[in-house]
Amino acid sequence: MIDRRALLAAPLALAACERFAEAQTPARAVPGLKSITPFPVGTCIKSNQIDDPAWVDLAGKHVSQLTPEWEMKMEYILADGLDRPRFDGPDRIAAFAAERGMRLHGHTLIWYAQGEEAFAHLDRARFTAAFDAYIATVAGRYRGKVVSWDVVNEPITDAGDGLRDCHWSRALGQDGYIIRAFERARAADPDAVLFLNDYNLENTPRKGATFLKLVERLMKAGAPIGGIGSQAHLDIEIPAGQIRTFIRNAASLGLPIHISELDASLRSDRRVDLRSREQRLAQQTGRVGELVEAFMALPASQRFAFTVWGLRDTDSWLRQGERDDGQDQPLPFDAGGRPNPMFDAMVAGFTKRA
Ligand code: 9MR
Repeated sequence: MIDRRALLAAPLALAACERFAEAQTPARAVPGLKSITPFPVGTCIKSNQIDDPAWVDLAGKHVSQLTPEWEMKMEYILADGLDRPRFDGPDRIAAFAAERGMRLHGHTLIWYAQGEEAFAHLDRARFTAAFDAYIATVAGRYRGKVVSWDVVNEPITDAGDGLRDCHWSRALGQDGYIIRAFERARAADPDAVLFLNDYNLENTPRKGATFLKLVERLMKAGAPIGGIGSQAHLDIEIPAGQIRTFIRNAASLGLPIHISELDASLRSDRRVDLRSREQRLAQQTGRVGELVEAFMALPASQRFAFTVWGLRDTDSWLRQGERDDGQDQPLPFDAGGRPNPMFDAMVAGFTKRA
């Protein structure tokens, strides 16, 4: 007699087996990204990832540059207040980078989103002194350890119609706080390449244009800006060609370019979206391929580095807490460190002959 319970359990057992088999599938042999590019390939890092051997192996194989994901930010360094800066996390990351022979990119000194509380009680003179002291202390501590800094992060409004109004700009002026930050960073670390960094520069052409106008103003004002950081949190819906146009316009200013935080979410804000996952993956790999090819087309002296904002999908900020839909695939590797279609698109772009 057929055991009904066994019959019902069979499909479940099969599904579990498939999941198990998938989890056990070894990663297919792929080249290390850093070994196929003539410029550094980077990822972001949180110090606890140093304790994850799978992450350390993957990073060791593919990247030659690291950006602290949050421990070099004011929110971390000033968590205990202005007078008690905290450096355990970023020091650990800096030591790891040095040990592994990887370059370290500092992120970030001045950001509209941070420091408001720590600086709130200060009158104008003290505010300015604390601003200068913060940059001197942090950029000074990592002098010779970082190769570069995101000196000012995300200065342009989301609409792209101008500069953000924030606690820094209210105290020191709209271009004023930015110029001052670059000058103080240069004084603290004469050798670091100093970047202005922002997002949606490819996604929102108006924002890209406003950002580049700011870069031009900074250069004219004699601010020691040394590079353009384009985060590249890509919107996979943007028309083909838009990414290439932004990268070309940016390159016309002559500065090195850092693709500083690449990820490409498959998620859509459309309320009804009937496209298959395959269709979305095709859009994603198309846009990532365009970005890689546009970067490859730059003169060698303008290719500073190409950084992804995490290696495995599950490392991504897009897969944390409430944001996590359990399915998004915004990064080159899956949870088990196996290459995603995005990885193949990167390799194809990096190895394509001009
Ligand atoms: O990925 C970062 C996340 O872990 C942090 O909680 C968050 C706030 O510090 O910042 C995220 O990284 C951002 C980066 O610093 C600047 N550009 C946008 C990134 C994604 O939000």
